[in-house]
Amino acid sequence: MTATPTRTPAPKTPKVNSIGLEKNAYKGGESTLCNGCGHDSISSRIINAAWESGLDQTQVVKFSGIGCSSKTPAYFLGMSHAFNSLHGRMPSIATGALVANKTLTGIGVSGDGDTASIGIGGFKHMVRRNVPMVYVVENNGVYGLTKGQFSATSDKGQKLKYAGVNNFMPLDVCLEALAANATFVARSFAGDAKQLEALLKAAFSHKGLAILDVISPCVTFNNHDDSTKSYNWGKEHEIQLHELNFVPSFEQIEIDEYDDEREVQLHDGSWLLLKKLGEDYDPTNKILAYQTLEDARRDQRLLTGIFYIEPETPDFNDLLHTVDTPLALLTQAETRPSREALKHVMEAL
Ligand SMILES: Cc1ncc(C[n+]2csc(CCOP(=O)(O)OP(=O)(O)O)c2C)c(N)n1
Ligand code: SF4
Ligand SMILES: [Mg+2]
Repeated sequence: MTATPTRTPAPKTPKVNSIGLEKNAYKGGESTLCNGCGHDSISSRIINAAWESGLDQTQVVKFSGIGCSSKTPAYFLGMSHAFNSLHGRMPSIATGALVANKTLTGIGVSGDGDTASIGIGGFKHMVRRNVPMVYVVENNGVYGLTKGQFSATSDKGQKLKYAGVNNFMPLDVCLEALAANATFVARSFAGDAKQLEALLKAAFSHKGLAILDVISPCVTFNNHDDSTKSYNWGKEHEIQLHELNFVPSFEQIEIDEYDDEREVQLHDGSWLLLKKLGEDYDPTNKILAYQTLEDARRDQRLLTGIFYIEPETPDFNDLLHTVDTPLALLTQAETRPSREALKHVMEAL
């Protein structure tokens, strides 16, 4: 009897990105969040977007405040720098760090409590300064970590088991960002992987602060069907402003003149392509952005996409005229004024 020859399968070539890394290299530690938490989906989207963009993790710094959302930087980009700060104080820490070393890519992750409640002051100032960073608000309309109190984005009239009834109007993170002169304002839903990844990639290419308000259901404290931050509400009420595609600067862009497509070139040469879905939406028109956000709020629609983008505004480091060498790398001698310079200053006083 002859033995049947067995065929050894050819070894699989691992799929690598433009800097030769497998996707696994972009993961972080094991998540300790509740099963099904929207925040975990957002971490997966960040891993995908960073891997596909060929982001050099060693040049990334992650920031967060306090909350379930603020724990998540531990679960992605395990080779990056990170600073888990105080509740609502992430913008101040991030602003300092990104001025001290302007060559780093900043990713901030915060919650609706961390940003819109305790942190709203720092948030507004970070926006008006256009600090170059991707800022993700993982918005579940509740303080998840401290067991389900109302936050500043909770729906008016909402009832929660332990918190009672919320009598206050919610803040809209995107409207707050627009009013503070944001240069990139978008909203997405943790359950919409394709759109969120395109937005994250575009945000990495934006020169300045990119605000992404992502509705991210808290399955433990705020996932009731009547909550505008629940999975069911999101799935039933999400309306995309446009279909989004991101084309990195190293890829050839093909635009069909007759297509219902609007394109915005980002500062690093990449493109954001916005395909018309219903109305033709111009994301460079700020008044239209206000109107659209206000209408969506009034009609209780979960409108997602990019509301406003202005790629040319100088970022915080440009406005400060910081020198080319990152401040953190300057020697003491380089930061000390010469006797002549000091004399000049003293004379001017
Ligand atoms: C100064 C201060 N006040 C209050 C707290 C308690 N606290 C911790 S997390 C949190 C709210 C977190 O909510 P959110 O930012 O929405 O994050 P989530 O847990 O929902 O992701 C609060 C009030 C704190 N840590 N520090
Ligand atoms: S309490 Fe809510 S926000 Fe926190 S991990 Fe659980 S599901 Fe997520
Ligand atoms: Mg929250």
